[in-house]
Amino acid sequence: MDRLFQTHEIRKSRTCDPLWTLTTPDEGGLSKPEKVTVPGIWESHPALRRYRGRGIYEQDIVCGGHVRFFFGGVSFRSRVYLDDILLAEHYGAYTGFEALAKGLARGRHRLRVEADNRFGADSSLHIPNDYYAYGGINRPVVFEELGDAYIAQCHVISHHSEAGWTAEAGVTVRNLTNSPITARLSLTIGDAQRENAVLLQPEEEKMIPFSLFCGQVRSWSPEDPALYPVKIRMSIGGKTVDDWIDRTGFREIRTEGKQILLNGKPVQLRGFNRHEEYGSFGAAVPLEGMVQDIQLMRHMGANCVRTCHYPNDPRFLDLCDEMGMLVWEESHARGLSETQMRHPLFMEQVMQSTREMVQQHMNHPCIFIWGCLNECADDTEFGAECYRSVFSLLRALDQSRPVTAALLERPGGRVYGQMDAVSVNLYPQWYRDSAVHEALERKIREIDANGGCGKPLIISETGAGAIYGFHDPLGQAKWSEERQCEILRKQISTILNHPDICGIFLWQFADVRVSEEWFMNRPRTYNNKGIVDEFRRPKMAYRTVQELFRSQE
Ligand code: ADA
Repeated sequence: MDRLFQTHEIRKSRTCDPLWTLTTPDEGGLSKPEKVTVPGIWESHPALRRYRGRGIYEQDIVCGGHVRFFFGGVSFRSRVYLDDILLAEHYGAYTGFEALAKGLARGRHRLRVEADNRFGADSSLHIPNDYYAYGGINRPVVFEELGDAYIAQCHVISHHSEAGWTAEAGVTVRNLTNSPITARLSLTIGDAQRENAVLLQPEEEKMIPFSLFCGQVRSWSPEDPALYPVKIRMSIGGKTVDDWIDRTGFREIRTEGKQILLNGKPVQLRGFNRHEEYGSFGAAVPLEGMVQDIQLMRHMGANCVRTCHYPNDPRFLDLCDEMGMLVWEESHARGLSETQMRHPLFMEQVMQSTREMVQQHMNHPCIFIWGCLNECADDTEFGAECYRSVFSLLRALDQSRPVTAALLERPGGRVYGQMDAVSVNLYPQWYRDSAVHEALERKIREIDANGGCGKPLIISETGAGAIYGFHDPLGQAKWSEERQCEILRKQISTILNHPDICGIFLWQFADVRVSEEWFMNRPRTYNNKGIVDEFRRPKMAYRTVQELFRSQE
């Protein structure tokens, strides 16, 4: 399943079988096709640990009529064929996309997905970087049989007033025929219900607004993550032809002065940066691993997680909704210079990742802020204009959440005034020997003098490295677990006790694999700043973080 709950009772929706045939035609690939699992990345196969090339996944499926496929994530270029006919192409491993085949004869059809993780001139975001660009179908694939019209999307945002909660919804429906269709829509959220009629012209897609007064429902919060079902039914000529099931949580996020308010109360953010990677499963994190990660972060006293540096699996967001973990979700981009931002496809690819992230994830109450463009060139006019464009898109798609971006420590930032909360990555005592409070005060002065004064301030990254199992109690050499504890203690205690700072995200939750090209300053070709290693084995710092985070609860 691609979600943690049934998304349809009427629509015939199935998850593709887990075993597919994989062929890897490029140098370093398999000598013959083999059975592999989906979701999965091919680097899990012992012969494909460093394979960078194309992977062709094939599976026969039995279906007919209008068939919709939804791919949660294919890494990182993909082409989808049905019976050798190209249905869809997509760039980017971290957002889903659909492929539609209309008027299929009922029977067995050959589904073929070509994934390609070769770096190249057509890729501005998936580049050699401080995380690994895996290859494969890293998230679930579903296929559905549709009627003449179907419900394509539903967005729900909640607002609070003296009288209680109101849900504003937008239901998007699509006519798959070349004749007009009159349909009736019924939307239920909790106990509230509304109906609306819609006339769809041939091939038309239309968004129908709904406003439902839901009254004194339980609000969503980390302490009480109350969720309510969102159910839509569509009927044509009195016959129910389609449905859509999602969930929502009633909560409001806003900034006030230097604070972030959740349902009117200031929240202190204590969290982790978490890449989507788990041991040898890579980017195809199993659900059990997602649950364990949240349990470990909560056990250390965290209340939030940042999806560095790309949108996450909806099942992980579902878990955060259910377990009350606040999420900073960001679109895909990490550490790009102005030259890299001037790549001819950069803005198109960043805007696509941003649009797909918001359109696919905005119903998750756990997401409290949207981020983008981690440590890109905010210090040049060209780069600042890129930031302003992405902020504008985020605000156009969703007015209910603040926007931010995690910026570099170096001075010269030009976009502090364009964010709702200012975020900065600082590594005092690791990359530089500066004292934590000095690095902090220096950056705060620069932010205040350049448009960020009076805004909430988040330390979006801070941390230090340690190789799991390397100890140096006397010398406390860098990369020892002892030194990581010492540095984190200084960073966390200074940051969390600073009156001007409303949150901290440690870099990082778990060790992650990085590109081969980064091996020089990444022992094991891993980013070793995890509090746990890639197999979730706790380092000594686990107890240090737990002591300091829990002291703030
Ligand atoms: C940066 C970057 C992270 C990671 C980190 C580090 O802040 O945003 O992706 O590379 O540094 O480990 O140095």
